[in-house]
Amino acid sequence: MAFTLPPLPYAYDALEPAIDAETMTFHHDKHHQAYVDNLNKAVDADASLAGKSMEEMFATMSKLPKAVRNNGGGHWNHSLFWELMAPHGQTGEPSAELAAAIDRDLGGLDKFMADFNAAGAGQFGSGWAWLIVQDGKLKITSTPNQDNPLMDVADEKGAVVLGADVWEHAYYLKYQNRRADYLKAFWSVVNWNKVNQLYAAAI
Ligand code: MN3
Repeated sequence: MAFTLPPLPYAYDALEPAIDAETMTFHHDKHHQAYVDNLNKAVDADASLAGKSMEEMFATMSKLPKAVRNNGGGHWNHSLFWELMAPHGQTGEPSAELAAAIDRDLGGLDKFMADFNAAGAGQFGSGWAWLIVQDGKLKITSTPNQDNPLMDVADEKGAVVLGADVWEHAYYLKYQNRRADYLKAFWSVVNWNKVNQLYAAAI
């Protein structure tokens, strides 16, 4: 069963002004589609991968072809990323449980947001900033390329609660080299309803 591009769960311009419609169109229709197409090619070329879920492949990623790592990560990360954002008025807010965990593990919401942005801004080249649950606690981390914290190759492993794409293709049309400005704007569209759901499932 081939992997497919999930439809964007809102209109291309729904996240403006934080993320512009042109960026969303290229990012979803071209970049994510390419990860899906190349993942299917890589999986088709290796009979041992037939029928495996992305999560199963992530657990043994160090032994799999690089094309599966790059494009499988690309597909999974982006599928989640679209859901981690929502139009204004539909973003919700951190649940009491999540807010308490952020206070306990990350020094409060303001410090969490600043540290998450620093992780994203400090990721050299392309990659992702993440909020994960590791051993029952929240932790901020980042990964290069299309790696993610579910992969056996990740330095910090855990269940993903939030992620931000810091590849230039995620922001360059609007923000050019200003990755920090993009990350600052990202918070205005974070879908806390989804983040709350992932946190509840992770603990
Ligand atoms: Mn991307």
